[in-house]
Amino acid sequence: MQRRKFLKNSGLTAAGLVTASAVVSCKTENKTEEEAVVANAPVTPIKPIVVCTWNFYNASEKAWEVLSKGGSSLDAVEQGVMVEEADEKNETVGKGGRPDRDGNVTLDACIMDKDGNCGSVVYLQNIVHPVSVARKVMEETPHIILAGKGAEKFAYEQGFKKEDLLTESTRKQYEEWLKTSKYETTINIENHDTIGMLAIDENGDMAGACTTSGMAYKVGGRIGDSPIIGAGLYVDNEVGGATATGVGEEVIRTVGSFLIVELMRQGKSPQEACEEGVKRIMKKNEGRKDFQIGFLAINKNGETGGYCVHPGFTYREYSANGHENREVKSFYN
Ligand code: SD4
Repeated sequence: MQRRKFLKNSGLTAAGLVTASAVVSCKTENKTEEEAVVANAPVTPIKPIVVCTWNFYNASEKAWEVLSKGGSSLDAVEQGVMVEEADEKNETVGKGGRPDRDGNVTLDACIMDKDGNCGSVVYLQNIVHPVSVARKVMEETPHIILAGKGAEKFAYEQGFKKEDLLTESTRKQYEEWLKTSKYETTINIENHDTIGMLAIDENGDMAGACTTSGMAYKVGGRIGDSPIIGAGLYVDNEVGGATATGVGEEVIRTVGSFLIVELMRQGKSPQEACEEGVKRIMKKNEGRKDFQIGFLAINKNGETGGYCVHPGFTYREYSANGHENREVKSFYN
C-alpha cells in the first residue's frame, strides 16, 4: 500500500514516466501488486497525433495542419492522403500511379471513422482523389464499396472531374514494360508505396484512410488489400487502428489490419501486434522472400509501432512531440 500511495502522489504518471506501453503491453499478464499499480496507472494519451506508412512528409504535414487547428481525425486523414494522390511524381498512388497490364490506371481507396463507418472504392479510373469518393460513399450512400464504372459514375454525380491519370513518365515506363510483359513485385518501390494513414484528434477520436494505384502491371480488374476494410485498414475507436502496405494478396489472406487491432484489444502493444501480424503471414509463406509487407499500428493512447517482412519499411509520426520517420524492424534482416 505504501508503494501505491507513493506512485499516486509522486506525479510519476503526470510526468509521463509511466508509458502507454507499460499499460497496454502488461494488461493480460499476471501481476504482482506493484506491477498492477503501474499497469493500471492512468496514462496521458498522446493527441493529436498522425502516422502514415513510409516517409510521406508532405502528407503527414497536411494532416498535422488539420489536427493542430482542432480539426477532426477524419478530415486529417482524408486531406493528408490527398496530397499523395495529387502528386504525379508518386507513381504508386493517385494521378501518376502506374497502370495495369492493359495500360489503365485503376485506383483503390478506403476511409474509416471513429464510429466504425466506412467507405471504399475499388478499380476506380479517371478520378484523382479516390479517398474523397470513398468518403462520399460512406456519407452519401447506404453502401460501403463501389467498384469500377459504378464508382466512377457516382464520382461524377458528386462533382468530381474526369482526368487522365497516366502521365508522360508512367506511359513511357508502361511502353518499356510491354517489351517483356514480365510481372514481378518489387520490394520497397522507391522507398514509398501505398499510403495508409491513422490519426487521433484532440477529442481523442480516431480515423484512418488508405489509397493506392495497386501493384503495377497487375491483371486488369485486380483489387488489392488497400480498399478492403479489415485488410488494408481498420480502425476501432476504443482500441486503435492499423494499416498495411505491400503485396495485398498476403494481407487479405490474414485480414491483416483487423487482426492487428484485435491483437491490441487483447493487450498487445502496437509493436507486438504488428510483429504477430507479419509472423502470421510468414507462417503461410514459409521460406518465401519475394515479397514485402509493412504494417503500421497506433493504439488509443497514441503509442505506435510497425513491422515488415524485409528491411526498408518506415513510417512517419507527427505529434506535438515533433515529427520523425521511423525505421521498423523486419522479419528478415
Ligand atoms: C496492393 N497493398 O494493391 C497495395 C499496394 C502496395 O506494394 O502497397 N504495393 O496490394
